[in-house]
Amino acid sequence: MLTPGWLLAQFDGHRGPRVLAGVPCSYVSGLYSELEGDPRYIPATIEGEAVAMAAGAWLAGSWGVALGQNSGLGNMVNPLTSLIEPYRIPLLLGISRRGWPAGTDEPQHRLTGRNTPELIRACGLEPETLRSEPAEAAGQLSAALARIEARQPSALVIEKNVIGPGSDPVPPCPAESEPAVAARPLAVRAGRTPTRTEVIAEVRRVTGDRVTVASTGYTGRELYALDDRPASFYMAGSMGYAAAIGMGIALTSGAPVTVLDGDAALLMHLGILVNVGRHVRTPFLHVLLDNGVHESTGGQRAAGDGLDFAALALHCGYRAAWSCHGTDAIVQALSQALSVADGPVFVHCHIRRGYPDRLPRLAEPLPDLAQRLRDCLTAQPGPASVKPSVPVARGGTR
Ligand SMILES: Cc1ncc(C[n+]2csc(CCOP(=O)(O)OP(=O)(O)O)c2C)c(N)n1
Repeated sequence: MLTPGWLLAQFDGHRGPRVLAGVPCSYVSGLYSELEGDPRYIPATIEGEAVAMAAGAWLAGSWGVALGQNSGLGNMVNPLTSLIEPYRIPLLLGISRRGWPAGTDEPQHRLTGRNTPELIRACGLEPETLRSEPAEAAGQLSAALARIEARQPSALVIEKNVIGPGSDPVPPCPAESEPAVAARPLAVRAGRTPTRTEVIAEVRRVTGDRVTVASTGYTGRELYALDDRPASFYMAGSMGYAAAIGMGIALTSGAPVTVLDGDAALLMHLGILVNVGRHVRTPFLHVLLDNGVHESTGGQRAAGDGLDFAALALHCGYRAAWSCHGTDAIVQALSQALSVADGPVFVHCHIRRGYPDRLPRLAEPLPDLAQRLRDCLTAQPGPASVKPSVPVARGGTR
């Protein structure tokens, strides 16, 4: 049997991951207790979020581990198939296997338990069962690391009693939730309602060389059409995970990050607001382009029309948030938002429907777009690289 401390020690050192994120499972509760004391650990709100954060960690020059019970595999399918595989982003997946051996567990785990390897395979990863002998497990982990360095993902399936209980209860990392700058969102109304293009152009104008993660659909395509550059990441899929990718980048690099989100996309995985609010302590501008609809699929009504997203963000620990109606209000809010350097800020922009004619699709292969962002974030200091504006707060070693 492996001990949690031994297992995590295998991830120490400069080749170790900068982000470990996941949702717990009772089969490996000792591992999760041990992780509570690890500054790299983020308790994900949903397993797919852990995958997206791990992707962000790789884009910023390190790599990440996404952990979950096999019942959470369904929650990982979307980012595994529409982010990890098409952009060729490596990560280590650790999946504990409830419902296995067959007939030993509760009925809700029966189907997933039986089909866990096939489900992982269907997502484009080759599963391997973690051995309980430390020497064998160490070999598997170093093989996984070699694959990650060769830009291939790895998946380890963890059966019951392979990882033992932790030694002593580990004190959790202290919660990082200082009071927000403002107790209420700042509501500003000035000017006419802008289009998505106008807001994106203004954000790009004021954010300079910042890394920018743009959400699925027209948002990414408009940014690409307007201002293609290595420091931008256009999401072709993984709807709702823009801020999780941005968070993985922020935690790994310390570089200032801008996220351009859609209202329906953010609603799909609202939980990320909690993790960004609690864990990001570097400049992080989260811009919501809210047209009240799923415009990219034809303008169907989105579920959160009228919702006060800025209040939600503040409640989740963002340093400040603005709710903007009108171009002038957005310009004003952005300039104030960019003066906050020690954590995330949220700018909720109400926009008009509409998109440019003949909007191009991404012409470069997706793996190349991912690689050029990583190159940009890991380049030696120079004019083309994106420099951290504050020291990286999170260590890679324990
Ligand atoms: C998981 C998932 N469900 C549905 C889609 C199809 N889809 C692509 S973009 C989009 C709408 C996004 O709406 P919003 O975030 O509000 O941005 P908008 O299109 O309005 O700019 C949808 C439903 C998808 N890509 N992924």
